[in-house]
Amino acid sequence: MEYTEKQKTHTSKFISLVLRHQPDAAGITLDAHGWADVPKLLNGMAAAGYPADPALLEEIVRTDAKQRYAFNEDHTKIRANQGHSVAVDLEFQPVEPPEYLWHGTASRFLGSIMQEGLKPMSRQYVHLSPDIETAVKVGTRHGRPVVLQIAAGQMAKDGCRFYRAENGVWLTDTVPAEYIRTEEKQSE
Ligand code: HQG
Repeated sequence: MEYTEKQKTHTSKFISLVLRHQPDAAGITLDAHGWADVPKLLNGMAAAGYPADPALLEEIVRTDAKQRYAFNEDHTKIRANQGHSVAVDLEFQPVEPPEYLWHGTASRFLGSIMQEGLKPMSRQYVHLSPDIETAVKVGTRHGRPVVLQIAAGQMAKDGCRFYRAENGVWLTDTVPAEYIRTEEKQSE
């Protein structure tokens, strides 16, 4: 069966809400590592007005542009690769970051960020991008984008830990202002 992009996005947004923020919305729970049972998720989605068959779920996971979700080996469980506000342990191992990482944000947050550093806000970690282009996209979600250069290599030398989610997003607890450089990017 063919699914439209609109149908996939609509369903994916709900899955993202359930797997990252509000498992309750589909009447399910996540285990300690963030995994949801696939049949329970599909039942809960139908009950919540977001019906999806297993093929649609497979298609969303496979084609998601940001690779937001992952199945376990036998596809009986699914979880979000990053972005959680609920406390889950995704079993990340610390990895050596590149010298620089990037953070896209909105210009109106700059004053506060340069005062208090980057904070995870409602999520578990501060999210960093491996390249400027991705960071511009992330920033654009919030308003006029600004890209911050993060001295990740120096942070690591100073004892900060970095993790890389399966989809290439970099994560760290906080970024003190001293490691942040601004470089304004105008949206086209
Ligand atoms: C800002 C998307 C004021 C921070 C993306 C950001 C990403 C501060 C906002 C993922 C601050 C939080 C995460 C401070 C941080 N003062 N503002 N001290 N510290 N902020 O959405 O990084 O499409 O929670 O700059 O691809 O924008 O959802 O984080 O603007 O990987 O899959 O507070 O979400 O993926 O916003 O995005 P968010 P984010 P998805």
